[in-house]
Amino acid sequence: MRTALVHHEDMKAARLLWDDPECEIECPERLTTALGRLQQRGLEQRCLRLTAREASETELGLVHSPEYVALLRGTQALSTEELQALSGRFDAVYFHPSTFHCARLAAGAGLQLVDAVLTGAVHNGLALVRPPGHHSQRAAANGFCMFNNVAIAAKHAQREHGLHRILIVDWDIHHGQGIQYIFEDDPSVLYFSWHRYEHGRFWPYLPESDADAVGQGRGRGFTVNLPWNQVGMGNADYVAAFLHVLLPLAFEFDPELVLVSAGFDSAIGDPEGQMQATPECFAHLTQLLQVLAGGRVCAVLEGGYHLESLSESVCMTVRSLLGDPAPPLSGPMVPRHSALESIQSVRAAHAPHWLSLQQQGSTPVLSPSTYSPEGRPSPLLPGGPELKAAAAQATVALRALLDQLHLRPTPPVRMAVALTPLDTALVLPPDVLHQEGSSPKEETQAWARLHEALATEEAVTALGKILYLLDGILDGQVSSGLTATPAPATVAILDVALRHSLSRGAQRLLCVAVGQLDRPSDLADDGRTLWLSVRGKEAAALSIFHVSMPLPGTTGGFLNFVLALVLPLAYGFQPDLVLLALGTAHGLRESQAALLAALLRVPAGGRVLALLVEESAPQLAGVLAQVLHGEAPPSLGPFCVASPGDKQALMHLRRQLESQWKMLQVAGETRGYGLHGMPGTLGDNPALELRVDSGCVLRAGRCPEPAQQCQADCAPLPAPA
Ligand code: X5A
Ligand code: ZN
Repeated sequence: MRTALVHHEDMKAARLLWDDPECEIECPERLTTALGRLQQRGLEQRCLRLTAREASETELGLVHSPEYVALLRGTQALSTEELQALSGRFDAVYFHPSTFHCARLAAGAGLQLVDAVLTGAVHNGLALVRPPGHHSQRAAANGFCMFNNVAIAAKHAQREHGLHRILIVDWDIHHGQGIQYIFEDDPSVLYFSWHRYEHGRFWPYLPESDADAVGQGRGRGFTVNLPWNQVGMGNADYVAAFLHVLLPLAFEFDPELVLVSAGFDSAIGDPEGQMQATPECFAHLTQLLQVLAGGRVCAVLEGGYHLESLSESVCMTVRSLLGDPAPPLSGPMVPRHSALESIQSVRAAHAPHWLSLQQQGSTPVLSPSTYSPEGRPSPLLPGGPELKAAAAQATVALRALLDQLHLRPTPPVRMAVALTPLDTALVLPPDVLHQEGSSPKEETQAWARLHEALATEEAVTALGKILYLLDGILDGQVSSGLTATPAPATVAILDVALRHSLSRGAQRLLCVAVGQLDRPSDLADDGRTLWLSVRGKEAAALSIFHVSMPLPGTTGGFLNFVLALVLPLAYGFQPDLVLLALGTAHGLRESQAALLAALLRVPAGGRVLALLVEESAPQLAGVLAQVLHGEAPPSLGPFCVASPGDKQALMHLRRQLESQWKMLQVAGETRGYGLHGMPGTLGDNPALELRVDSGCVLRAGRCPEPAQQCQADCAPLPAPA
């Protein structure tokens, strides 16, 4: 089995014994509901169930002082009054006679998970625990946290498994200041946290939660804080933070293990976070992390206080760990201005420490701290009657949203290959379908008549297989596919594949064509296809739906290209299907092709059809089949900074495209020029007039309004200045 689920019944025992509105949300039902939902969805049954053990006092000592451990040991024998008095010595903490036992199980669960992953028993896993851990410090309980579960797990992975580089991703909506303090001078642990901050007005009200806290001494650059200064952050903001901050640094850091402080108070409906990310977003975040560290991802529950939202988000995380495709993200993929400001400030703060952030031509300016301590809210402000009413309303909306989630079922076949000459050499996961079928002869031949290149028997056979596979995907029977094409017929086959998909009602097709593959000259530039060519010497946006870029020469350049161009375009476009075509002389190394396919799978909701020219090495086919099946891609090798030319090419495209494709943006201010500033391009581009889904697609990809009526960002572009 590939995914461990670590748990212990006893962790439900701790509960609040007195009145405390701040602490009552950390309740046993959090675990009961989440576990129940995992069972109901059939996800728990697919995991390796492990019963949590207690961490030993030596293990707790990896992070905590002996005196603090003794203090917590002592709480087992205290009366309720004594427990309450002791709780008052800490910020947002309650003790229960079972707390010590529960907290040792929570820490032990993390250790067990790390051991299961690092011994190779499983690929990844989730520890469902309480109390949470990330606020807890060497000698202090804080914010419902007793022992720092994730920090202990990291120290253990270093001590017992000899790891040198561990990435901790803290997607809980609170700043895990406990983790930050423990590793702030340690360059072997890269700690990333985003958190509700509101310029210092949100708990725990710390100046060191701001973006300019980057670590100390040798650990400078290894603490990454992304403060959210407004509530309401959603899917686009979270994905943008991953693409433009976390992932570039994570690839450069090249972790051996990823630990996730997986709090779900960052999800919609949560009373603490007040954010808007929907549960599927966590499927995406998880998948984006699974391309790191050979897929060794250990998630440990932190916060999450809206039982429904928490449970759905936990299910989404586990689905991704199990390798299932992520449901497509809902809502317009347009990051908020305030999110972009935060992203920009953390990129600026870290530019001195990371090569991947040193952008050509834009010298980062260190933004002044935005901390404003005078703004501590009066205790009367939150939780008032208006907020309660708003919360009730949100819950109804949330229910509707969550119901919708299950409309598109997961295809029964995750991956199919139709390869003819290549597939004999492949060793594939057992549930990969070797597709034998072909489309009906008459239909295949009708399509084949469109192109001279399809006149040969060989080409028609390949086309028949590809159309059959494509239908499997479009019908929802198969999630992703891999197929081979005879080199002389590849361009024609790709053209037919596009036309066939469109004729079958596909609304948006993303085609990533690497190597000598021309875009079909009569393909309508009508917004139903987004064509990205990776070839040649020049970077050019011929329209907002036709982009061309040379293949970057270094690992850093390639990562920039994927994270800062391909994925933002893919997330903005929200394709029904991605065609990834590797033509003659594509020039991609196996690891690069694998990473590209693995990452494209995420925004595409798993619907990727990869086409390879037949002359490709069987190893390339093998590794593509693996990643499209949900395995982790191999490492790209040592990080090597992007060449100035590659940086410039990317910058050039970004400037042209970012006013249309907002996921490309990394800063709050607009740069003042886009495609419309270039003579003869967008001004007379028919794409401007375009509607898809009877809505405007120009900016958000999915604005529901007709283009003329759209009042928001999607309104037609201003005339060239
Ligand atoms: C783990 C976690 C939150 C504490 C909030 C106190 N703690 N107001 O989410
Ligand atoms: Zn939290």
